[in-house]
Amino acid sequence: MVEATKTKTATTEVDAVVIGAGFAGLYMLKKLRDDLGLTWRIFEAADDVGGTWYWNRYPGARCDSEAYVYSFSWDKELLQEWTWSGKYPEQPEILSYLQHVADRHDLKKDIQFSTRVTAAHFNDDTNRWDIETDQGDHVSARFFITGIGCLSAGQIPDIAGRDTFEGDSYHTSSWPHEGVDFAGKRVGVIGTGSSGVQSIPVIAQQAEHLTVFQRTPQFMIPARHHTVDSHYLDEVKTRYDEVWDTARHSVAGFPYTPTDKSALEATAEERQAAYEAGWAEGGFRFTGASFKDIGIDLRANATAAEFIRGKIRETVDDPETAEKLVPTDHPYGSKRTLIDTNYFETYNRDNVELVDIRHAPIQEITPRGIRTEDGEYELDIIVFATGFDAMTGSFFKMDIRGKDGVQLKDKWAEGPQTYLGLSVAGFPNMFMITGPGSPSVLSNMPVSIEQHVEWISDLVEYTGEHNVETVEADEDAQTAWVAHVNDIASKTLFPLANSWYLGANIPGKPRAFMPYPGGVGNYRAKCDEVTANGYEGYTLTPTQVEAAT
Ligand code: NA7
Repeated sequence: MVEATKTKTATTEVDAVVIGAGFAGLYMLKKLRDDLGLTWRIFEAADDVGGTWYWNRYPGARCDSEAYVYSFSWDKELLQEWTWSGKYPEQPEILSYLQHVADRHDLKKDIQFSTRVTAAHFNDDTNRWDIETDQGDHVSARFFITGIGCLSAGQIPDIAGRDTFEGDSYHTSSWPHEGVDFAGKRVGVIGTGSSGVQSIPVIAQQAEHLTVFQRTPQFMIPARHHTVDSHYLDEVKTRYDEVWDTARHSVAGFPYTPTDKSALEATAEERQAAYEAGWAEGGFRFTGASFKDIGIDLRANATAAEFIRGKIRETVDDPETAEKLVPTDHPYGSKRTLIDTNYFETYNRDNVELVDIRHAPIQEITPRGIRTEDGEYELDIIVFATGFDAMTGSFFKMDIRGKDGVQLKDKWAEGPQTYLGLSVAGFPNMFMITGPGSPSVLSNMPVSIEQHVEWISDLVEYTGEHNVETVEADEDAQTAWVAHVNDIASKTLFPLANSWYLGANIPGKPRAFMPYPGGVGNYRAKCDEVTANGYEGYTLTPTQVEAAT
């Protein structure tokens, strides 16, 4: 492992700097080092590999992608050797998987941990990136590649009195490694997105009393962990190539065969049967394998939404609590669909209380707890499950400047502008793994990460073979791509919700739909087409050869 160094060091010259040691950074390192034979520096803020799965250690943290496709497809031997415990992997299991990958491929020794990149400036004189870290590193690199995740800048809302609370408080995405003891404690959880919904049932079992502060009721589908067992996982191993092939050309990076049925053309009985089957199977298959128009047609969507509302009312004993939990202000799936285990059942416990802060907003955090318009709730622990400054927040934590010193922050002042979610005009030789404008968070991340790492690697190799010094997205191609992303988004129901996909969760953030909603299969085809057409939409500048004197 490369030790972080605090003293100012001389500038090191490498082919590429990569940020992050999650799924993206690990694979990028493997490609640069073992396949391309380049020189690199890779920086990671944490003291170990794992990315998202290093930080998000809150109780109940799990992945919503089925385990057997939440892994690297490129290590075929490991696909056969590794045994997942069940349907969805828990955080510790994914972390140990990534540690195993890093050990198996001897990656850790080449990663500089406990180091944050603070600045990355494109140098117009050298056509290289000058990169600095909080440990005093200075690196000059031809390529600057980010594997910083889409949900890594946690946000704690600026609630009045936040610092006056005398108990303990935590954000789900920076959870203490030693865990939190909730026994005998009065706990408040703010937020009912994935992190809140996964942690609430677990905290409820441990705490003396749990108060959930809910702003927006959410649609969710039960996980149904029991629907996948070791026999199923063994069977998958016999057809892994086909599984990955389907996932890579699918809508969301899962190995589901898309349905061509319309919810509106089905009879009420057929719809009910399809929804019941999806509900029994659980997870994203509820939508992925039921009807094709749920995400694009409000009337079709309403049939699924009403089905889920019925399930909530059936599950929650107290009708008043049930009504507070029933989502009515956005279409199903327009905010990230949540996958839960015993979430609604948790409200039948005597020690759990739901506070609707949409109708009685939080006024302040006091030394003793949280005060809403309805009164004060006394607490020993506050858990902020309040999400992230998604997709752009982690870029803005660094001072990134392209040609002529233009700041990325300024370039993206009205929302992220990218070509293919991989590149930014004016920022030559910078590549983003699952950047805004790519399928990213609307997909099973490892599938999208692998596609990006492989595409970037191919391009880097091409520059070497064709004497190309810089690769820069064209402004026109970028404008057209952003328009294309917006055009597809406008044909979906996504714009009808205040979601982090649009930046709506961060006060003052421009409202712009950030991920590419056209499906991973279509997106891959577009990227392949760009390559086949000689990197269409990019300007490739040849290496300047000094004239002999
Ligand atoms: P999310 O999905 O952004 O959820 C955050 C939750 O916190 C959500 O319920 C928000 O309500 C709530 N929130 C945010 N700010 C506030 C304030 N100021 N007051 C009250 N409530 C607030 O983050 P997660 O960590 O749960 O999940 C992120 C992703 O990680 C997830 O989708 C998966 O992809 C993995 P809102 O809905 O905005 O009204």
